[in-house]
Amino acid sequence: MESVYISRHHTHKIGANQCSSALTQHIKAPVDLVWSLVRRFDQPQKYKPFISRCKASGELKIGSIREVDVRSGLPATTSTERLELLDDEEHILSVRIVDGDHRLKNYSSTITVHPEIIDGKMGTLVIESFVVDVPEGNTKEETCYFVEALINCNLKSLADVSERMAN
Ligand code: A9S
Repeated sequence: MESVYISRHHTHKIGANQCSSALTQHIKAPVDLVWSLVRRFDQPQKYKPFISRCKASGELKIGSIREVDVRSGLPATTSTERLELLDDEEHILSVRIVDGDHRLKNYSSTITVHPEIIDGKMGTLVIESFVVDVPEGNTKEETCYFVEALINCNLKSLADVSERMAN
């Protein structure tokens, strides 16, 4: 089933000097609970471990901008990000990084959540894909590895937070 979701929501146009990938996470919590965390463009720190705080203009709509402060020890201190799509029916969130003191240029990501049964209970399949420029001096593999590791941390944390809230 994942491949259907990936082909529908997670196929990005990829330039010659870009890398792209998709990651999945199975969560033992209902899809509405997981989505309630994912959809909060203004509060990524609710589950993202690397974000210490976020400033965003009030309502969540296409074009909304957030300024995230990054925890110390990471190769960045801030990132400015734009809400590209927030679909509460299809459970799709798309974000583009537009500025920041980091090396992820032209980074955009899409995250979707899908109901699934895990151990006979309501669970959630989360899929997150991204596309990003390969920075000068790095290889495509290094860049993919770096971003996939970060997204995996985010998804594991989303699972922890969601499962704690559900049980
Ligand atoms: O936050 C996300 O959803 C995904 C990523 C890849 C964010 C990466 C990051 O916030 C750091 C964790 C600080 C790593 C940015 C924007 C740049 C980095 O170098």
